[in-house]
Amino acid sequence: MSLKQKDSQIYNLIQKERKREAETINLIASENFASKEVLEALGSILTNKYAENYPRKRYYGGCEVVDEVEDLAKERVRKAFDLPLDWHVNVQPYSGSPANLEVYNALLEPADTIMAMDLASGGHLTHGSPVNFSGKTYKFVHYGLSPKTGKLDYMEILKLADKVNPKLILCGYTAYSREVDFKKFREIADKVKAIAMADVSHIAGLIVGGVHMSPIPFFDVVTTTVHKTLRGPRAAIIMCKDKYASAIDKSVFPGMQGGPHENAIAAIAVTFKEASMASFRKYAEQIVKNAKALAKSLQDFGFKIVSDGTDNHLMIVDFTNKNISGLDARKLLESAGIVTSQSTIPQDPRKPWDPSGVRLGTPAVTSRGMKEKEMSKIASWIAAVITDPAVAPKVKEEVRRFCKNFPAPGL
Ligand code: DSN
Repeated sequence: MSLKQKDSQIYNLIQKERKREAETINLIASENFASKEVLEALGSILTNKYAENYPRKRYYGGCEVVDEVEDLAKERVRKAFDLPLDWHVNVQPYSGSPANLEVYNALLEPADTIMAMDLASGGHLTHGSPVNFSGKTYKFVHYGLSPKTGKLDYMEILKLADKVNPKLILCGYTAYSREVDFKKFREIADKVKAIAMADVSHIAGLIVGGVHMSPIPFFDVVTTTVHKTLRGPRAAIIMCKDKYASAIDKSVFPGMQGGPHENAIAAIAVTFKEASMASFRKYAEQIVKNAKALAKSLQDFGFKIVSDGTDNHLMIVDFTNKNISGLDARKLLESAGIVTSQSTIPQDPRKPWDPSGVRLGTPAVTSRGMKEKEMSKIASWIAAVITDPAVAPKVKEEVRRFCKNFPAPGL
């Protein structure tokens, strides 16, 4: 008997979500479509197995197969990120938030100083937000973006580092649309003798696809989720120099987690096999081309884009010159079948729950095979709906028909 017969309530909800995903344009920068193969590994019987600790050192019997799964996942991560021999990989973190906390817990003492970007400028909850465990446990000092350019100001970051002498400098963003100069961050970290940590969750697929600089040659530790530009399962990995390996492994297990999710680890292995293919490189290139095309078309329609454009997969649309807030714009666009997330803009005059912008990203639409031409079409729908909310139902129907021509992987 299938799920449909045994639990029609959940089956029907999954079908409803499948329809929603198929019939709308997903511009949420952190979402994507996992392939059927990733989903198959994730939904496999590997979920049955307990395997606390690491391959060949488990606390349970019967781990010989999942040991092979975990070894293979690590090997594929190494290959995709071109990791030097003196780097280590841990594929057990359940997701990005635990991965970050596991690194802090491994390398720092409570109350140690960490420098990171604040959430409102494009950081993350686990980068020291006062409502998060990170902000409650460590002394975070935040840097932001230049009010003039909307970009990172490396001189200002250096000045701040000099002043506060952090033990760790964190670089990695959820809403920053420009290429990050990891080499400059390394120089800053060296000047103040700080550990250099990158959280590349958003841009990992661009790094693996060769269209964004990698932090690996310069940094000490790198975390990333696997489900954003990498198109994998909801999970994360930590990569670090060998000298931190033992502390990080202990921090993941038994420090913060119990049994690893071997089904998710198998799906990570599938993800990195897919990401090592030439077609993934093309995909990464197209994500960036699409983001640039979308930003340009929106600018042509009179929208302001933070930092005046994008180098990666995302952009922040600043609605301060339009008569609408980010939250209302998000809701209005959703009523027209275009799904986004609201976002603060640098030095936002409004509050984070109803900010001045929306964040748009192109990883998911690129997975559906959309190209620059389709980005112009999407920009014209956005402009039409923001200018005249009454057209939303008509646009929603057009979007539904349009989406039929671009089947999403895995749906
Ligand atoms: N909040 C997620 C994002 O959308 O960027 C990252 O955790």
